[in-house]
Parts: sequence; structure tokens; C-alpha cells
Amino acid sequence: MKHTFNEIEKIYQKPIFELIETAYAIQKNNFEADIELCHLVSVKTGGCPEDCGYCSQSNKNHTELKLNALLPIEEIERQTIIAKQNGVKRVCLGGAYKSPPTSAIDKASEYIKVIKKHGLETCITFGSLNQEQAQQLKTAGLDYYNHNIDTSPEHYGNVITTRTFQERIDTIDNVGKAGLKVCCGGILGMGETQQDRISFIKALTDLPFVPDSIPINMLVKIKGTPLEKVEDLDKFELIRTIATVRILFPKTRVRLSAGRLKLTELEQSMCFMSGANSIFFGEKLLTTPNNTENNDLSLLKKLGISANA
Ligand code: SAM
Ligand code: DTB
Ligand code: SF4
Repeated sequence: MKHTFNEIEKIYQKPIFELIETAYAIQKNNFEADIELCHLVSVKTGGCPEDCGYCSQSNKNHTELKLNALLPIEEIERQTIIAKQNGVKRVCLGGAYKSPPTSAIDKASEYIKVIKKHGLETCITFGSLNQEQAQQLKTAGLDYYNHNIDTSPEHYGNVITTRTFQERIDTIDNVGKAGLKVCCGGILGMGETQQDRISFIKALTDLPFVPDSIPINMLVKIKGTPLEKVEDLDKFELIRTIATVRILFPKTRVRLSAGRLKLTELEQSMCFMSGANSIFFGEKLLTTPNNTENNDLSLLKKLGISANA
């Protein structure tokens, strides 16, 4: 559903307990009290021609990174088996591409097959897709495609110059038209204003397809990137964003994605209370560390929340 900026701002700026209370009530009406676990694998790391200011994998940034070409299928199967044993529901594959070459789409089709063989859902994030590529992935059995708008249309140009905001919307349109589920969110803490965060949420409500999954990342500051020294995000802004997204997208899984290592258990718990009900589970994100499995299992136990598998 479309919403005006003012409507969204009104929700975002409610007194915080009222905001959380509303978000939590919506969460309870639409979901079990569970958390979805997704396992992330970087299947092709680094060497990307885009200039995303936050990213360790851009050629334009001066980061220390071990590059790897497309991983062998056996490695995907190995990680899938472990993920399944751990109660993971979906395996998400990341590739550092502006847009994937045919060889990557072909390989992805093999990855999808092996993950599905073990009964898990699949998600891929390989950059821009045209209609034909999206259709090919759908035919291969892909469930979700992740492509983020990253930030507000207004702040976008300060972070990325090699791909336009509209190009991202076009990819999401192609993904939705192919019958794939859309996973689309962004990153907080990239020097944006509160108005930008509200505008980012509005842009999510304006997408051509309602996302089934919204990842909310908190910037992982990476040495050698333009955003290395940006000011820390005020965590209350993270809570407000998650709660507002929950209210506007009652049936969508909201993933507390990158940046959890910088949150205390209580801060993460507040995010879950405000509407986040999905996380990346596993010690590594794409190129940076994530919370350990043991720490996450122990937190879920303390909260009395089970994994959704
Ligand atoms: N290359 C593909 C693309 O950009 O569409 C897929 C991989 S890319 C790494 C996927 C998403 O991860 C980005 O759109 C961004 O939202 C998120 N991301 C990347 N680096 C991040 C960082 N340092 N902190 C937080 N989120 C990050
Ligand atoms: C998303 O929104 N977050 C994930 C996933 N989609 C592919 C990526 C997070 C990357 C964090 C930084 C890194 O590990 O390189
Ligand atoms: Fe490339 Fe994706 Fe990183 Fe941007 S976010 S530089 S497109 S890998």
C-alpha cells in the first residue's frame, strides 16, 4: 500500500513505547513468536565494478579482501547440510556482481538444486537482473531474490554513483514479474538524516511488489571504504525504523541483518520486540563476522523464542 511521507513520519515519531506497542501487536497478530534463521554464503567474493561506499567487495575501495571465484557445488552442499541441522530455513547466496554473467546464472541453478534437495528455501543476491535472467532463476526453482534499495532516493547518490536508484527498482520489478519473492531493504547508519530513514521506508512502500522479506542492515564499517569513519547510528533510530516497517508491512519478515555484532543482547531483544523476526545465522556474513551460533542459540533460549524452520 502507498503511504505519504507525512503519514509515515507520524508513525515513526510516535512516543517510542506507543510505537513499539503498536508494532508488537501487529507482529503477534500475523506471526508465531518465532525467529526465522537464514544462512548466508558468499559464493563469489570481491572484484566488483560498482562503487557502493559501504562495501568491502568494490574494486573502487581499498579494502583487504581475499577474492574467490564461484564456489564449488560441494561447498554449498556442505554448508546446507550443517545449516539444516541448525534449524535454518533458507540459504542465501551472495555474489559480487553488477549483474551476473550467464555462467553465474547457470552455476546458481546448480546451487539451487542442491539446496532444494535438502529441503531448504533459497535466496540469491547477484546484483541487477533483466526479465530473462529473473525468469531463468525462477525456472531453476529459486524462492527469493534479494536486491536492496539501500537508503532514501535523496541520500542514495552520496553512497553509490555507478548504479541508479531507478535501476534497482527495475530489477525488483523484473524479479516480481518472474514470480520470485522479493527481498528488499537497506542499510542504516550511512550518515543519513532521520528524514532519509523515513523516506527510505516510504520508498519501500512504493516498490512495484510488496517485499516478502525486508533486511534492515546496520552499517558494518569497513576499513578502506568511504564510510569507514561515519558517525555511529543512534540505536533508537534502528528501533523506530524496524517498528515503522513492521506496522507498514504486517506480513513481511523483517530481518535484523548486518550489524548485530555491535548490538547488545538487550538491544537485539528490543529489535525483536519492535518487529524484527528474522536473522542471519552463522559465524560469517559475506565478508565480515557475525554473531556465533552458540551466542544466538543462547539468546533465543533466554527469550523463550524458537527458530522458524
Ligand atoms: N552485489 C550484489 C548487490 O549489491 O546487489 C549483492 C551483494 S551486496 C553485498 C548485498 C547487500 O548487502 C547490499 O545491497 C547492502 O545492502 C548489504 N551490505 C553490503 N555491505 C554492507 C556493509 N558493510 N554493512 C551493511 N550492509 C552491507
Ligand atoms: C543484506 O541485506 N544483507 C546481507 C545480504 N543482504 C546479502 C549482506 C550483509 C553484508 C555485510 C557486510 C559483509 O559481510 O561484507
Ligand atoms: Fe558490488 Fe554489491 Fe558490493 Fe555494491 S554492494 S560493490 S554491487 S558487491
